[in-house]
Order: sequence, then structure tokens, then C-alpha cells
Amino acid sequence: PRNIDVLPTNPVEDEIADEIEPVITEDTHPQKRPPMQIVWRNIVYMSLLHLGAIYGMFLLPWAQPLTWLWTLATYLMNALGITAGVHRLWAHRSYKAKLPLRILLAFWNSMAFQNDIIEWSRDHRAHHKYSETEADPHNAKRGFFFSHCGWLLVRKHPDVKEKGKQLDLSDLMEDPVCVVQRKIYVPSVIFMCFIFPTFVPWYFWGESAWNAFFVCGLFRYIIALNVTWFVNSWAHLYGNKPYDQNINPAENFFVTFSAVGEGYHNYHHVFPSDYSTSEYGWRFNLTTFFIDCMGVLGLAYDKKKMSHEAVFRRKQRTGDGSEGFGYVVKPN
Ligand code: ST9
Ligand code: ZN
Ligand code: ZN
Repeated sequence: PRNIDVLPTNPVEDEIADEIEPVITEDTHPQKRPPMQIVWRNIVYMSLLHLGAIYGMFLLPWAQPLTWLWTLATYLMNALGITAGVHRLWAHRSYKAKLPLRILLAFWNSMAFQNDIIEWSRDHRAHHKYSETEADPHNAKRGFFFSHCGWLLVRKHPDVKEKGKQLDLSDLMEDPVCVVQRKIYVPSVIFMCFIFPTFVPWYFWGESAWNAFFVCGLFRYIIALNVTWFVNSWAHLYGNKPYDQNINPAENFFVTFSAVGEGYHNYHHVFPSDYSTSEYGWRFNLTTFFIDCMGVLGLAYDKKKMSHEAVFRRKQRTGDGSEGFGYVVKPN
């Protein structure tokens, strides 16, 4: 059972707290989930992209070592465009960023091709606020496949649209970087997600454009997409719960490692405004390291971090007694 009535979760000052604080809601259409409307166009696109990525994986041994390095580099830019960009900065406002950093993160976000910043943030705020109800766009109660990618292949539940109307997105509408990214979204994706990753290995070290497209373009994109989706599927199903054992989101090591710090998902749902999305700092958390480096350069500031005391008290009150990824379980 969900046990969110024991909160307030969020002692720190948080200007969008109301947007993501879980609320207890009745499903508007209880018991009668409308029949799923499959969107065949998305199924065809996603299947083709995955086939191309699998082909790219088989091309890997024939690509040059520098191309492997570039694949890793594009993966990290893609990942940070999601984690440091749309997730921690725009959807949660867990820190503030100066214009040059926001522009960089918006470009990296287009490289990730996961919908524009405003749409992603809207779905994500709905995911936190209406977590695991029909109004959660990727409601994990509907199973692994639905929360992983099935939700992108069917029309949304009417509750997502109805309840989602209550979300305030004015902070995003007022950020010119978000507005411009939305305006130029399609060309920016074609360039950042496909042309730029293909061009660099071809131009600078003579990799074949064919290899570069399938490896640095499709293979990198689809791996990053599935890793992101794992946060919604796997990390909502498997892992331990040091902070609140009454909710499904969990601490999952594989997801944390591959999603550059985003698998501390039990912590994140309990303390959504913490810029580290974790009790810890740089531990398996490249995103926090990146934001801290930007802080040193003066480009990131006002980082929100929960106090040790608040975290400790919450663990005592609602945690399952485990620590970290569950390697240390406290005796009763
Ligand atoms: C993708 C996104 O992959 C992945 C997001 C993952 C999130 C992960 C979060 C985890 C934490 C962070 C971890 C980071 C880890 C990173 C690691 C990196 C390595 N609120 O959507 P429409 C209303 S995208 C309020 O068309 P349909 C609204 O009025 C992949 N209102 O619904 C809207 O109109 P408008 C590539 C809402 O028709 C209207 O409904 N992209 C909300 O049912 C219609 O909206 C794709 O594959 C809301 N939340 O269609 C495209 N939602 O927009 C996929 C809707 O005009 N999308 N409304 O205001 C689609 O094709 C469609 O959205 C659909 C649903 C078929 C899925
Ligand atoms: Zn979640
Ligand atoms: Zn979040």
C-alpha cells in the first residue's frame, strides 16, 4: 500500500514542491481503464531503431578504437543532457544554471531525443506527483513492459491528461532556452542525435560514415534510451528501500551505474529536490560530479541537498533498515 500520508517529504526550500509532492488521489475512472489504443507508427519507428541499433552492435568490432571512444563520449553527453539537464535542472529545479550551461544541456538534451524539455518535464512532474496511479504516464503498476516503453506505444490514459492539467509549467515556459529548444526541436534532434555523432568520426579519423551512423548514432541512442527506461521499469520493481519501504521505487545498482547516478530511486522519490538524487555525493554518480564541476566554474549554483539529519530521521521512520545498495543490512 502507498503510505504517502506520513510525509511532508521536503523540508528544504523548494519552489516547485507543489508540482512534485505526491498527492493522494482517487483514480478518476476507477476499474475501467479504457481499452488501449495502439499507436502503430511508434511501434514501427521503435522497432526499426532497435533493429538498426542491433546491427550497429555487430559492427562494433569493425569500427576503429577512436570510434569506440567517441561512442562513449556521445553516450555521456546524451546521458548528461537527460540527468543534469532535463531531470535535475528543469523537471526538478534542484539547482540553478547560468545561460551557457543551460544552452549546452539543451543541445545534449536534443542529442538524447526523448521529447523536448517541456514535454519531458511535464510527464516527469506527473510521474512524481501521481506516482503509480493511472495519472502517472508510465505507471509501474501496469507492469514492466508498460513502464519501460509500452507507455510510448499507446495513447495516454485519460487521467494523465486530466490530472496533468493541474501541473504548473510556467517556470519552463519562461525559460527562453526551453522555448527555443521546443521551436527548433526536430532539426536539433536530426543534427545532434544523428548527424553530429556520425560526422565527427568520419571527418576526423576517416571512419566509414556507415559504421559511424550505426554505432555512434543508432547503437548509442538506443542503449541510452533503454537505460533511461530502466529507471521507470527496473528501478520501480527491484532493489532495496532504505528511505521508504512503503513505496515501489528502489535503490538499484545496475541502473545507478549505467544511468550515471540515477538509480538511487527510493531516495529520489522521497527527496525529489536533492540535486544529487542520492544520499551520497560522487559515489557512482557522474552527474553529481559534473554539476559540482560546473559549480566550480560558477555555472551551477543554489544546489539543494537534504541535511544528513533529515535523511537519518526519515530512514529511522520509514526505511527498510538497509543501507546503500543493500550490502549492509542493519540487525534489528
Ligand atoms: C522517451 C521519453 O523515451 C523517456 C522518458 C523517461 C523518463 C525517465 C524518468 C526517470 C528519471 C530520470 C532518469 C534519467 C536516466 C538517464 C540515463 C541516461 C543514459 N500532463 O502525449 P500526447 C495532454 S521519448 C499534462 O500526444 P497521446 C496535453 O494536453 C522517445 N497534460 O498524448 C497534450 O497536448 P499538448 C521518443 C498532458 O495522444 C495531449 O494530452 N519519442 C500530459 O495519448 C496529447 O499528448 C517518442 O517515442 C501530461 N503529462 O499520445 C514519442 N501528457 O502536447 C512518444 C499529455 O499539445 N510520444 N497531456 O499539450 C508519443 O507518440 C505520444 O506522446 C504517445 C501518447 C503516443 C505516447
Ligand atoms: Zn520514478
Ligand atoms: Zn525525478
